[in-house]
Amino acid sequence: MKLIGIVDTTFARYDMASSAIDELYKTGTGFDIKRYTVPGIKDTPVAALKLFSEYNCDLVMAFGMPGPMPVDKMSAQIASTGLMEVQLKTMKHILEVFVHEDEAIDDRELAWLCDNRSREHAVNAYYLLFDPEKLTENAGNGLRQGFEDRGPVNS
Ligand code: RDL
Ligand code: RDL
Repeated sequence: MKLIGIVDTTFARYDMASSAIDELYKTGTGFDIKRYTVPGIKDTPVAALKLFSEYNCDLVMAFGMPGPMPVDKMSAQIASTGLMEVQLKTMKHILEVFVHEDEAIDDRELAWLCDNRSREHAVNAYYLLFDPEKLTENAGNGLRQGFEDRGPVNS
């Protein structure tokens, strides 16, 4: 049995973790879930590290919503760097599922984007843990999580 860690925030304006958990259970079996909610994205790296070191998670998904202001973009960069450090230190994957609040044109699209990106990365998480060849099959296909796939280019 594998353990998937889920880190999310109260700052985000959409419950992305619930979308991902729903999608994980639709995708397969063989895992349990440990969820850890923190106030904001800068709190996610240590939460992920604790999920690896104290709970022995095999992979972590980190959900967050950077706001539209320069200070928020800086927070996102800091959080992202922290999540990278945890991955390199633990040699385990963290899927960073951030939806920037200004990626969407309105609240309705923002909710759709959060749900869709979370679900598509949940499937990526499942494949990374249980079926990595599925990802290789899609190498070079211009896949995107959330908005439409870009597709491959032909020579
Ligand atoms: O450690 C407490 C906070 O500093 C931490 O929760 C931050 O991540 C909160 N935060 C900011 O301070 C900020 O300027 C967040 C954002 N912007 C943001 O855009 N998104 C967040 N948190 O999730
Ligand atoms: O950990 C899950 C994702 O965060 C990770 O796969 C990112 O590399 C995905 N990604 C972005 O989130 C992004 O904003 C990518 C790009 N841009 C990009 O330009 N090229 C990528 N990934 O390969």
